[in-house]
Amino acid sequence: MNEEHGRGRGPVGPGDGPTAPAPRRAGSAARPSTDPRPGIAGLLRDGPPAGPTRPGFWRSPLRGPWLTSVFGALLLVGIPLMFVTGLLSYAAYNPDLGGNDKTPDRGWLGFYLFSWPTDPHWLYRLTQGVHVTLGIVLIPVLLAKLWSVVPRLFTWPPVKSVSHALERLSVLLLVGGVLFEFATGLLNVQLDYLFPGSFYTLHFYGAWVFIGAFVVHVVLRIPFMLRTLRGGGLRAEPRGPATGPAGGSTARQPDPTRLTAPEPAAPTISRRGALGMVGAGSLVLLAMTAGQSIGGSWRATALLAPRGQDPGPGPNGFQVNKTAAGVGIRAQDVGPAWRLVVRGRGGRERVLTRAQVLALPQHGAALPIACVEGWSTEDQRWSGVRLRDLAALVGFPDDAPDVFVASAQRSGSFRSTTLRANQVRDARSLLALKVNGADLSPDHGYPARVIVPANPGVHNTKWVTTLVFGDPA
Ligand SMILES: Nc1nc2c(c(=O)[nH]1)N[C@H]1C(S)=C(S)[C@@H](COP(=O)(O)O)O[C@H]1N2
Ligand SMILES: [Mo]
Repeated sequence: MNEEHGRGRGPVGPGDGPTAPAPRRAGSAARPSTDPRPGIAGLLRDGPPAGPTRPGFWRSPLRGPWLTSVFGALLLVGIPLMFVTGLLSYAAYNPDLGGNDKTPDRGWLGFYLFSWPTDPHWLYRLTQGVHVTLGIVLIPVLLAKLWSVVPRLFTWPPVKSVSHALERLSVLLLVGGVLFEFATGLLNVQLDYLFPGSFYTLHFYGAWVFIGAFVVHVVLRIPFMLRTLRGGGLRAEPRGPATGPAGGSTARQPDPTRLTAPEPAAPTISRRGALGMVGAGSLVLLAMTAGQSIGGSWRATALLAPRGQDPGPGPNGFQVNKTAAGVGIRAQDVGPAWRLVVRGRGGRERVLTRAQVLALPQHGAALPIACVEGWSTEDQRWSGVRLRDLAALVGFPDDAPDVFVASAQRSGSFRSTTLRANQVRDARSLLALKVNGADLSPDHGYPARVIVPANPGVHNTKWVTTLVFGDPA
């Protein structure tokens, strides 16, 4: 904390609000009466009532065009990256959004969907790791940006005209949208599928609403932001409130942006200090989260990530998402009575015991598990039967189609999936029986699970019982 004026008697912080009156500067004008006459007409006639719509209410000397522009610039880089990685996540996940059918080229809002590639095999680890980690790291920046513009969110009168109402609505979509996206994303990552079935839809449609408001906002504000950041203030401004009796270099001049407090309180921290605090907050979040995606020895530092715990030793010692017991897998479903049912062209069907599956040609692939929630594992050495070989068994010798995969799990999310032809045809795509040289553990999907390069974890179905290649006959 940087109290350069040595006046540190107010509370540490921005000193907002009527309950925290900071020492008044000598010579500042007396505050107008705060005793509004009753009634709406009286309120409108007398100007803003006491409270957040009154210009003098917000008193932090840190607020001003420079601070807002710096946070804005950071978000201008971060938010589009969030949006793009989020859209990619949807292309990879290919969820069944309303209006979309499951083909990659249909449906409004699904217009951009494409067949998610299988190369590089760590692709989803990267895109989703960036999406989730960046979202967490941006939280301090986002809160600081909202804090810096909060006086602008309160206007008096609340609505002046139709165009003003539209502007207010776009701000509502912008602020509401960004809070909604960050809150739903964070809750989903931290609280383990808080919104079963609906999170993806909410988060996806919310993103489009928000990004619309964001684009409008950027177009309107970017000239101002660039002017502020270029205007030589870059060096001078960070000392802002500490550089003179006016409480900031912009305080004396009328500020057309109305970001600067007209009656600033005494500073308790410099702008540079405030930036440093936000930056430090982001760095701490980065250090405590990124390990769940980067792996290696970083995993130990991912203390904030719910999937950051030690997964235990041994060949199956890597992160488990849902345990067999957790999703109600019964011993008899995955014991000696387990069968793999493979269906294909013209009603062809094969039913195989685990010994028979093991007798088919076995292949290996080193692939990670990369969850939509951001955590991922290092490459694990899987072995099992190629999906395309299983397709060949049931009438698709060299033209493997999509496959529908079902598991022994009887209820809940993620118990079945559909893989696309390009995924089935990849020679590394397996129905895996072993990992790192040992049988799959019950929690990693024994007797058999799907593993496909670059695939979101959610499509790597565990406890597989049925594969249906092509359209069901
Ligand atoms: N049947 C079934 N398969 C499943 C799941 C599930 O809940 N049920 N979870 C999926 C998800 S979301 C992930 S991230 C991976 C995790 O695999 P792991 O637990 O072996 O690490 O399994 C996938 N396969
Ligand atoms: Mo997942």
